[in-house]
Amino acid sequence: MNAPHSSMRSVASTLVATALLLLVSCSLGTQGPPGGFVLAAVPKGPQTHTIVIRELKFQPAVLTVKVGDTVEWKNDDIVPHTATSTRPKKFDSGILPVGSSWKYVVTKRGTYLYDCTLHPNMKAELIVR
Ligand SMILES: [Cu+2]
Repeated sequence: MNAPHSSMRSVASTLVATALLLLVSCSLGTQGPPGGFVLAAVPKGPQTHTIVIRELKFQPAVLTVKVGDTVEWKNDDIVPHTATSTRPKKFDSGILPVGSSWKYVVTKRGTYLYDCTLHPNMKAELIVR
């Protein structure tokens, strides 16, 4: 009677050991594999976004960025422009001569409508999340 009993116990302890192994490997799995995959999952730091001004247009006309990001307006047109927020008034590049650029570090969330004071029909939007 001793032998079957101990064999039952051994099966049971094998099952427990297997279950523990599964638990351990599952909890390790949630941390993700080491290397590049983990690095890719880490949120990126502040980014720089470029808005090109060309043919009397801001491109892209709508840009979404995050607080701390830098937005650069680059005048690739054949006439001067500005990037001037109108609603709310928050930033103003001043006159951007042809070929020049202006950088602005975004500090506050919101939706900023801006235009060019020299060409008020040039309208665009900066969304800060
Ligand atoms: Cu303009």
